[in-house]
Amino acid sequence: MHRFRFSASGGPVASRAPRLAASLATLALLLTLLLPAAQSWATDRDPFVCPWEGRASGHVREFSLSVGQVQWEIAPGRVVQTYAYNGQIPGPELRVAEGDTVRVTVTNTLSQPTTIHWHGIDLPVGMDGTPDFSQQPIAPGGSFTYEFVATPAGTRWYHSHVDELVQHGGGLYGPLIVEPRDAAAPPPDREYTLLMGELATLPANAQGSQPSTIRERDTSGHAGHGRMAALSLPTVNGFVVNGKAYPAAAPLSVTRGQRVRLRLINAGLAGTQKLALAGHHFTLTHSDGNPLAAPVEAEAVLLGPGERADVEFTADNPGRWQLRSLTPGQAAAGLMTEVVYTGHEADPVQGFAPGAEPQPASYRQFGGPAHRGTPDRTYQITLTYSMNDGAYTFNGKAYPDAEAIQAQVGQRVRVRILNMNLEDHPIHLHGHSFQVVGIEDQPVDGPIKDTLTLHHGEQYDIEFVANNPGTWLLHCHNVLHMAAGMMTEVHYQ
Ligand SMILES: [Cu+2]
Repeated sequence: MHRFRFSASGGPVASRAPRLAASLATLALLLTLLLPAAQSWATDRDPFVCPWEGRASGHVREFSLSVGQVQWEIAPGRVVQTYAYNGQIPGPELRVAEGDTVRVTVTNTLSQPTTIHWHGIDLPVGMDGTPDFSQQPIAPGGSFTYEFVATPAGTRWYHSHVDELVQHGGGLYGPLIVEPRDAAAPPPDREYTLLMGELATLPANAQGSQPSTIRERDTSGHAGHGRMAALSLPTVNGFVVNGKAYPAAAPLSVTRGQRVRLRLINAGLAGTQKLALAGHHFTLTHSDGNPLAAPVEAEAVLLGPGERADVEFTADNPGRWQLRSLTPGQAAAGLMTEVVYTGHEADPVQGFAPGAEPQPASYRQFGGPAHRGTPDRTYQITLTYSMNDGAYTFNGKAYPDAEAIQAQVGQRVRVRILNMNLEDHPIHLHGHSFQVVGIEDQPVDGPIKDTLTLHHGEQYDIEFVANNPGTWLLHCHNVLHMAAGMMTEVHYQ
């Protein structure tokens, strides 16, 4: 039995403007090693069986993605030089049925290597898109064909896992929707998929060149970006919703009486989004694509980078309404669109009343399958920031020095995670979904997730089954934190 102790160096060390002392070389190395992925675990499945084996339906769906540079108009008159799949941000929505064999040929026209990570899909480690761990990066001019069985069903997504600040941050991401084989509820009348986040772009004169001398001028208002000033980083051009900053983002049309589903994906780099629709409340049905035991009524949802929420609302309040982030600074930087009822296109747009503070759903309200069994191994990870070297750490150690999680096939692994840092940390596990089984020392039958956002002072117990052999990453999906060390490996063969 392997046990960690709590890091004694914990303590709520944090700074609103921490120094990032990691060298650029280290940063570049770390960036090539990051990536999220996960799998979720339907309640009808044996969690000890490899999640993708034997799941294929026999149907093959083929797609092509070309990775290239693009001149992208974020809003009228605001054209940036950046990256895109098939010339569009986000990349095309890949919509398949659970069990389909998905074959995606990726052609790299960039002058840098790239990979694609399939976030939330249970797949063999060789298809995970983690450069050097699971595959050699796709060289400039090269191509690679990813093939995997689409499982589990739900709102998944894909993004580059090479030089993430520049490539993922620049627009190399898109939605992957896996429709369930047996839907639990009738489909909604209307459905929209929204990928939202900071868009980090290259300067116009960097076309076709390795981005190397790019400065961050952050407009997003999220905490902790000051440390980026010392680094060579892309410019963050505010926030986009499906590639466009408000008011350029396409409004969502609805008709009175419709039941509308929104698949909300935080595809951004760093900021936790608090999303709400004026004049309506949400019914939250899925977290990270996985069905909750019971829907949760909420005025808002919180999403850390990498997280997803499926929400529904009833179109019963005709007008033209703001759908936006309430995290300070984000809507002003572009993270907003509108829900517009048929016949109300010319109405004035309505927002939230002054002083209104829509309450987001809490993980405490999220139910999952009944938790069974006891862990074979238990680890404890304290999330901290080190003032000494600017590192974001697991138990005081930055990757690659952080202690790896070791397991044997078939073991149930529990990890207690405590956030002693002031910032949010969306912790993501590749290749597996996990269940939230404890909140602040209290056992719970919590949700199945692949990305869990811990706010300051929070503690969660998560558990996964080692049923997908390989070397995987466990890391913070805030790309800045990951780059500054908040990552470790999970291995077993
Ligand atoms: Cu973090």
